[in-house]
Amino acid sequence: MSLGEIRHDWSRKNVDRLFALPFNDLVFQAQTVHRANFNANEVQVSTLCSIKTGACPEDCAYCPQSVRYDTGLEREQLMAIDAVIEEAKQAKAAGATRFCMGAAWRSPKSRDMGAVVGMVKGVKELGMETCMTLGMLDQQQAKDLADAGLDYYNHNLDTSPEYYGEVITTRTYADRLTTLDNVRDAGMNVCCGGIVGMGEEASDRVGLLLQLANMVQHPESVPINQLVRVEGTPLAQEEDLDPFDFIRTIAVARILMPKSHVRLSAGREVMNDQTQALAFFAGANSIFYGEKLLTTANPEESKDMQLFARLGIQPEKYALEQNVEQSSTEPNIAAAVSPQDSSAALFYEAAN
Ligand code: SAM
Ligand code: DTB
Ligand code: SF4
Repeated sequence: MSLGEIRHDWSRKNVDRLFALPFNDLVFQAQTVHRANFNANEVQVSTLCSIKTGACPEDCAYCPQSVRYDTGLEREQLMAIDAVIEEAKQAKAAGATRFCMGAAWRSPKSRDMGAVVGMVKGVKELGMETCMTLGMLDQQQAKDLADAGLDYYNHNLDTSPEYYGEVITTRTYADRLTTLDNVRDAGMNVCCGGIVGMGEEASDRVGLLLQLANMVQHPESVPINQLVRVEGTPLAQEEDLDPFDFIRTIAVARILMPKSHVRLSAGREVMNDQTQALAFFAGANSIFYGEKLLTTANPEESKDMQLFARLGIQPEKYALEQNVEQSSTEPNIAAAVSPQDSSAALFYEAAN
């Protein structure tokens, strides 16, 4: 097999072999593929907004928003369109280029479609890329969102087909694949990944990545989440994941899907800077930025700015061509990591 080739016929043996490589060899290969396809010092920056929080009827064992688990989360109604647009403005001013709106739904109800379409239109008018994650979509709902201008739809496979039943019983793996087909057929970009650290075997991480990498078209965004253990959920007491196994998962995703953005997604709050830096080195080139994910904590914005500055990482400009117009005000995160006015300047000066 030649490194960096775009393939959709990966065998389990191929992927097993990648995971079995010595760590340095694997990460070196991943970085090589990464550099052939991306600027290795740029990271895409997305901000999440929970447009409808809690009281979800599904039973996803990791999720603080399921109505079945007592996690102390207060349920909230669907946000008003104006309030969502206001949050998007703030995210844009802070430097995010993509605004991801998430709802704790099994699937959207017809009565909610008007509001979510309004949110997509309003956020797009700000010049941001839009993403939504609302649960399962039928063909018509996917078409309605695509017509509204939605750029990305997030729907994760979460884990391997084999382990899936241990985590979720209220919707099947096949249901998820159908939604992903509907999203593709409607012409939207696909954001699809999973979660590690849910007590799965290493072979389940292989199984998840095989599913993603053998899709007819690779997802444009591949979020790799580390389980956020939330008190009250069935997975709250899961054991710590070895950080090197997390990095290996990122590296293998990078090698299998060379042109996709691989997102270092949930779980950064408990990762040290070194682990995050290693994830970027292994080919992760997207993050969620902002102090909250949907309902749980994410690193403070200033901490992320410092990390970018210390690593010489720049936030990526808009990934999609239709959004190339630049805003008149320079986003904060870009300003904060430029060598002129950040701690990086001291580093560059010291190095010269
Ligand atoms: N309700 C919709 C659905 O599940 O299709 C959309 C929102 S849901 C919160 C989006 C994704 O967030 C899930 O598929 C899962 O991968 C991720 N997620 C949820 N809770 C998580 C947790 N505690 N740790 C890591 N990832 C989580
Ligand atoms: C994804 O893969 N991760 C994000 C986003 N897609 C929607 C969600 C992470 C949620 C973590 C738990 C919470 O904050 O509720
Ligand atoms: Fe509901 Fe989504 Fe949470 Fe599952 S992951 S319980 S579908 S909000």
